[in-house]
Amino acid sequence: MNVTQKLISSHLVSGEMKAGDEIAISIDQTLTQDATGTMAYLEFEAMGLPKVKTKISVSYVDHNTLQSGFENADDHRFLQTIAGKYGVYFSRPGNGICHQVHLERFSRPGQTLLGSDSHTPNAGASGMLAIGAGGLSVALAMAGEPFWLVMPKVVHVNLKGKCRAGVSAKDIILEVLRLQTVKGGVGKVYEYGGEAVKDLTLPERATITNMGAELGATTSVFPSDEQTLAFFKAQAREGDWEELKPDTGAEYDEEIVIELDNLEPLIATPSSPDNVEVVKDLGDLPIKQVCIGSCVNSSFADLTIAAKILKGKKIHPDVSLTVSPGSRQAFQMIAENGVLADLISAGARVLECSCGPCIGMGQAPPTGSITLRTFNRNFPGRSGTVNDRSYLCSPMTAAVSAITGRITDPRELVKETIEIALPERYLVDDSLIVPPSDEAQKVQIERGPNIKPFPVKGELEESLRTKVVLKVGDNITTDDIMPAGAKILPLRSNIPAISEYVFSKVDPEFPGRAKSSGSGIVLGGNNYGQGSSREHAALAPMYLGIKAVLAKSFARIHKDNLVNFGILPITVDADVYDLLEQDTEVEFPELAKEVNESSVITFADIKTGNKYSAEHGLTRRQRDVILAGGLLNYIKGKK
Ligand code: MIC
Ligand code: SF4
Repeated sequence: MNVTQKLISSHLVSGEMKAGDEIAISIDQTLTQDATGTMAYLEFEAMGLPKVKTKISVSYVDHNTLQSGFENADDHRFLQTIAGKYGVYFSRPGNGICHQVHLERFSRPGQTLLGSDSHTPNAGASGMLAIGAGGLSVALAMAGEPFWLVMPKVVHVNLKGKCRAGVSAKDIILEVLRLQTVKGGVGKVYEYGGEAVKDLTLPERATITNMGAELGATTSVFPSDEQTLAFFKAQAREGDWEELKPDTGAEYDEEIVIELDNLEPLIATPSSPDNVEVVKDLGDLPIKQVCIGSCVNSSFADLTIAAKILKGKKIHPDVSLTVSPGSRQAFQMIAENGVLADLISAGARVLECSCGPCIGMGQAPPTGSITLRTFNRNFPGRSGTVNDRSYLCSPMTAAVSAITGRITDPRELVKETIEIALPERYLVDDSLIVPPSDEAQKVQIERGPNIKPFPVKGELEESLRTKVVLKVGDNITTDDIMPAGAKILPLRSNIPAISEYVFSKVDPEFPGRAKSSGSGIVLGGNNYGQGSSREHAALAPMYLGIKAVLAKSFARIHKDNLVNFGILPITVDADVYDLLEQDTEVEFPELAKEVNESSVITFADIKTGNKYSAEHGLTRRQRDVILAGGLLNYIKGKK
């Protein structure tokens, strides 16, 4: 078996390991973050259990740390108290980004992790099966329920050779994105192997598995080997380590080979992580902002590499450079060893260890300018500036460019490989991780006025007369559907309020139109719902009356979220997509019956009388969830 098969087979509770079949796996660990966590814990609370049933569940605060009103601060209190009550570890604001901290302090080779954040595969670097999902799926995992998924194909990414000076792990994952695109990974796990793996440290592996989320993949994973052991030793967690390697001759469904010697510094150009180009081919592009940080490139090693380049130099007068350390551990270590001083001296604006500019929480770039970021996503407007021009690169490219003031091939300054050895011992101080309370019955959950109960849908309608309230193109992201940023993100625990912003950047009239129509369907192109795991991109449209999404294809997590909240995802052919327009009125005469009994849904254009049929492609379980009006109703119905 390969590593993926070993991880799945040791957790399989239902189904067969045949690619494309639905399976269920048991979940050892969960993680949530504050922007998805408030809903996830409200959902868990609604299940009426006294305590989580996982081996470890951790609640992080890292997204909503800008406290420009009471909302985020109230959510932090809610999250801390509800964690204490239900047996969840609470990583306080200031302790770092969930993925970075989880890798450092909680990851376990051989275990499964379900996280309400799409970059949960970051922990795949340690040999975990780490999957991103919607908050409700994570709430169910905390309740001891298995996680249902389609058995993925396993792609062997065979890494050969050695990166040359100026090239790093970020360039490896950018190369995979160039080859596979943002929809190429749907239904796949990317398992890294080959002779070069032994040279990649855990933080480098995490950069690769983290940004594997942008492929649309189920997850990405590395074997657990001597590098993994070295990292666990340095984190004083040697006892948590175990070896996990593929059997000799293990088979894979697909293989891609990457010759690291031939790799050049790469960059994702606006506005998709797979618009990958070679840095040196870009020509002279002046920049106004450089941001170093986000869960993909904010480790101790990443910050140290950037500082080595910036040491003794000053940033270009036109550039604003921000640095957000990924964890308090990394932050404190660079503070103690002088790296932080080098960054400050070069002119960096040092931010707290949180997601920050990656999710538009401050530091929106100036109008019409280029922002160069070590992040994983450059979806349109995500930075907080309309028509932004956001480029994604490695910390080396970012640091060199901050000095020159234009996008620069790092090899202009970096002539020799910068070796950053793993520290012998990281600074271990878990004092900002609050363990679950010993006296759970005494904990009072604190709920601020921004925390509103989540809406629940009724059973699926027998028949439906409705209309297309929005038609959109390919690769619509969850940032398009439910934008984030400093203004909207604080409303994550208030669905009525946040629903006013659904599709607001694509079509500001959408919420009003959907509400006045009473019900509606959204028509999308390929890879509808790529990106984040935010279930708000399903929950808020459901609140506005959206009953179904018709699209040429769906991204994995978003499709699950639609089903979880009772919105029917229907896959349509290109000709159906072309014939339907915004405002087309349609009728589904036998909706509930067809969902229950058939694999095909029929509907008609009311005006022209044209009849259409489409495969819903849902499993028996998903059909029952849709019929019940969502996963919570379904689970309640089963009890
Ligand atoms: C993101 O990177 O888009 C986020 C913000 O971390 C999301 C989660 C969210 O929307 O809360 C993700 O990746 O799942
Ligand atoms: Fe936070 Fe950005 Fe990572 Fe999402 S991608 S978890 S917003 S740092």
